[in-house]
Amino acid sequence: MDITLVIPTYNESDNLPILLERVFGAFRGSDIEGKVIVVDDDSPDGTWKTAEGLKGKYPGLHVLRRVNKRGLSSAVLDGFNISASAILGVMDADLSHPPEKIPEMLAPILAGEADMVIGSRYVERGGTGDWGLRRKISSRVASLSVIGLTDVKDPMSGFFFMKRGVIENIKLSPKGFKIALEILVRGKYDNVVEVPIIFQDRIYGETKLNSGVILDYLCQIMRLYASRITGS
Ligand SMILES: Nc1nc2c(ncn2[C@@H]2O[C@H](COP(=O)(O)OP(=O)(O)OP(=O)(O)O)[C@@H](O)[C@H]2O)c(=O)[nH]1
Ligand SMILES: [Mg+2]
Repeated sequence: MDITLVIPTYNESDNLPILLERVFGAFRGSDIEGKVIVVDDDSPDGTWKTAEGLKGKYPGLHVLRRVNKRGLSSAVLDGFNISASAILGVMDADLSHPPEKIPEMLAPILAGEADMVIGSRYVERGGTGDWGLRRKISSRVASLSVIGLTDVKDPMSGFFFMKRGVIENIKLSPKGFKIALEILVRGKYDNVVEVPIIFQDRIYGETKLNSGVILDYLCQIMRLYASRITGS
């Protein structure tokens, strides 16, 4: 089965080589012929250049460098648009998501048991690193803010796979950070499975989660609630 994993990047030069080694290692270890598309928004640290330099090592690696464009969700959607694969996935570049879980996540889709699989921190055996109280509370508040939109325990996860059909002919907003949530609310699916993951805090590089992102998030959930009410 044809699989493409989209990795959005902004200033992830230190993380990307380590991540790609682990991702392609996971593919190889399970005989998965996966492709990776790194979608980089012309990072000042030259992440796109680092990625280009690794194409010889990993023939399944493709790089989309976007100039004068920013945004996590829109980067992911552009990655989906240049892929023809039947199965699409997304993960962060900052080593927060364990690539070794990829085969376990793909299994229910390949077995026809799930349309979408989420790498989940909030199911049994899932978890986060040693988060401080403030971060724990804000993550829980974010989860509470989507009650009524989805029953998935970790809809904010940036690590997931799905059949292309889930998003075919569906209009998804390119704004914001939480593309899985957007897909869970607007996509077409019958079964979603959550596979436990332990989320690791980033070691290299800086977070892009700033106040603008939080505002975007609030706008996104308001749009999604409105669409639920109006059915649009
Ligand atoms: N292409 C692109 N990628 C982005 C953009 N903003 C963030 N990313 C990437 O999206 C992923 C998630 O961003 P993070 O900054 O790790 O956000 P987070 O995981 O919510 O927060 P921390 O892990 O605490 O840093 C990472 O791979 C980033 O490099 C963007 O504007 N464009
Ligand atoms: Mg992160």
